[in-house]
Amino acid sequence: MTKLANDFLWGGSIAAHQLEGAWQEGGKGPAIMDFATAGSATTAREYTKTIEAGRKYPSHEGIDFYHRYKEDIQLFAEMGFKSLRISIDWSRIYPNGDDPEPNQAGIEFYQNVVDELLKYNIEPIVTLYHFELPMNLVTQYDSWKNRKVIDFYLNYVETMVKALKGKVNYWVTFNEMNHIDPQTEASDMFTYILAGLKYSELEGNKKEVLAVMGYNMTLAGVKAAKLIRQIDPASKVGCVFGITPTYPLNCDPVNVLNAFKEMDRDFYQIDVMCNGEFPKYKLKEYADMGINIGMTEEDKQAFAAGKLDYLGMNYYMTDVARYEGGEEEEESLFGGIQNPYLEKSKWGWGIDPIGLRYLLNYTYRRYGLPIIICENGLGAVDEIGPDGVVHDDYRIDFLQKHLSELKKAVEEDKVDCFGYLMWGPIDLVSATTGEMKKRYGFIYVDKHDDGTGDLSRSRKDSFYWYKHLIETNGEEL
Ligand code: BGP
Repeated sequence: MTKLANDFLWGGSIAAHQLEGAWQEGGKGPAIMDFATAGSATTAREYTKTIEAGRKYPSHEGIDFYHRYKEDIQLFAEMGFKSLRISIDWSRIYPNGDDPEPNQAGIEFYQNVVDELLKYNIEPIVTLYHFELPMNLVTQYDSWKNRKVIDFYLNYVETMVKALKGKVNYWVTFNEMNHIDPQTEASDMFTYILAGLKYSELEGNKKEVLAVMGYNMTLAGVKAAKLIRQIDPASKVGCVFGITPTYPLNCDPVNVLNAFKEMDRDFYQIDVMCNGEFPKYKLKEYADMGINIGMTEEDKQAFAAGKLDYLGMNYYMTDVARYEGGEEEEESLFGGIQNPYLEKSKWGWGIDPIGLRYLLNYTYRRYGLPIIICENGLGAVDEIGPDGVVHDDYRIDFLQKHLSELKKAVEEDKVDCFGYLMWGPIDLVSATTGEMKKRYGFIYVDKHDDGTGDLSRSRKDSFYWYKHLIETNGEEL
């Protein structure tokens, strides 16, 4: 029987803007998430234009990984991590995005982080864009609307791939670019975290702007794939997509087709990157919406030349497609409706372990490329017990159930899945809400939304559970 490979990449995934802090140190420039305030259960996150001092802006301090990365990596090593996915903050390398020369201190920081990982034989997987766009590229160039930003991005990619050549085997060009799509009713949040612009404030034909930004990111992704392989032919290039499988409400064929189309929206960029051409159904959709994407012959060649080596998938939940007559139904995060068969997390995310097996099968059968799960986890409120320890059996239960389904996908369904990176192995700032209260980690960080806490790290129960799981290569799942 197929088993999880002996070199299966067990580990975790983090993103610079959610944990580094040190937002004005080491020559870093202001990036879009430095302008996003903290939200709470009752207040939504705001995306401001001015940076004020204070802890209103969670990315300013994060969990201070910038100064504590050695301690944190040591804890990951203690758990036996085989891999850690990090992101590089573009604004540490080119503070304004368009600077003529890179910032050496920024490059050195990431070289040090990667060296520290290699010291423990932890395979670095490096994301080049995880919501960390230098703000200057928004204010001076209109963000991804402008093709010049593609060139700035490629210049930055070239700098980092040369700086880390021979040390990094797995590159990720973008995180979750699929959340920008003109077919969906875009929220300010997704437009902002990906491009530094609010949907409600977009000028002109909003849908067209989204289509152009999604297109330009896709083009940047394929051009980066080619460039990375030119610089370091031994490395592998992937792109990470945040996929929410969409179920139909029932077997009414109208609903089934509707759900299929809804789900497909998350995949058109993967189609480009795996098939080497922009899919006809998407171009037709644009044409029907009166959107001219401006595809050139040169773009077509770039699509053909920038295919991926592997696919990264972030999986948190599934969704149910909206249907005629269901307008009053409670909305889920991605615009669908809530699934009555599933339990929900405190933040309303439907918990669906089988959805992970479904996603792995669906994607592998569609593309046949190796897949790595790059994010999965449970955001929960953790309480410290009287003994000073967080007893997070609910997190263990969530991960155990999801990993059992992953294992079935590999062992029974023969999906080529080569790793599992749990999201937020150390507590960090939530991307969608800006809260610290929404914790994912195996490692507790003493930091709270009111600004209190000494940033000390401690092991939760799940820390020991994951350590044992890695030691035994998931045999007991
Ligand atoms: C993904 C992002 C991550 C992460 C995760 C969990 O979409 O790639 O950056 O934050 O979602 O979301 P949240 O932190 O809002 O709970």
